[in-house]
Amino acid sequence: MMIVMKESATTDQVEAVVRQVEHVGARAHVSKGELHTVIGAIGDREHVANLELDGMPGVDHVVPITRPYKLASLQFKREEYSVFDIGGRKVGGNNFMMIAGPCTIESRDQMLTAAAAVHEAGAQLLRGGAYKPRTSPYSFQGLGEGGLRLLAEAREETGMPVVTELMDVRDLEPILEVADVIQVGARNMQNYTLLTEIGRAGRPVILKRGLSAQLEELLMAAEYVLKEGNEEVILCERGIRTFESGYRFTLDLMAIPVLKQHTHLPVIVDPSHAAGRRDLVLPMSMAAAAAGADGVIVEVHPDPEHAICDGPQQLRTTEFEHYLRQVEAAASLAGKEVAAKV
Ligand SMILES: [Mn+2]
Repeated sequence: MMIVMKESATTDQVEAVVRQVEHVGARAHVSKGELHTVIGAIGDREHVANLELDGMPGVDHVVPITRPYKLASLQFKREEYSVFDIGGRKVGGNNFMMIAGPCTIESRDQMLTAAAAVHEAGAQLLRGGAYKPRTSPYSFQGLGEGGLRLLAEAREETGMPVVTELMDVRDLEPILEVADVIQVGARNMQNYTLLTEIGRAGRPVILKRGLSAQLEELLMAAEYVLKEGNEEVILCERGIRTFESGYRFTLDLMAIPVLKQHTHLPVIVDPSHAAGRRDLVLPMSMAAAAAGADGVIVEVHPDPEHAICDGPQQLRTTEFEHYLRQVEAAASLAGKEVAAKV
């Protein structure tokens, strides 16, 4: 539940409520607004039911949060959407974030060429995988730390903040040296120990929806990161598995408006992995943008025919600018803007 303090509440009164929350075994999450301090009491239902707050000095009113996720809920932020800053680029609110770059970091030339092209066209964040979750253990598994060094070089050259995937908690340290945003892949969405460690690391996160995860499960996964005090979680719809076999996954665009009814966290879409095919990436990106997504994360490669991984779905660097302009036009239908080039 959420305890809204009076405007006149003193620090001592806030602390007394926090002690009462902790006394019953729940956690207190204090957020100071402009007028009111709000205390989130997070814990099992039984804990919170034992809270006796009636008549405590300084308490204005108590709002029950009915969903199993608390910190991720829109109620918790009093119906306001979160906006965060990633290296000077904003995500959430009326900002549309374009995240682009190759699937996998393959070589210096490939990474720097892709980075320069997406930067020139106006993307805000650069993506590139150094650790790759592959369906086959015999497929290329990524360049690892060598890849991270190339990503750091690309950031240096373009000034773009970078996004890269963390698969294993043992790689957290090298990733923290480079990544401005940590990506959690669909297959790790419910890796709760990984999510907890990322929560503690305090770096912005893109959390991808599992291929068979319900929206509530996605929000519960986000809650693992949030409960460690890391508030910068971006949710990512990337296609779910259905009976349809005409394309790789079914991009669940309905997730965008529905998530927006329940959570304050930004919601972006990955059209590349959902489609598995280049020709579907533009129409699905435009649909996502028009449906109110806060951004897209898209794969772009200078020579997709020779890409080590996900070649058929990667946009060509030469077509990226046209792509971005079209998606930007769709985003403006939903009242969002792609920030001017930095
Ligand atoms: Mn990929």
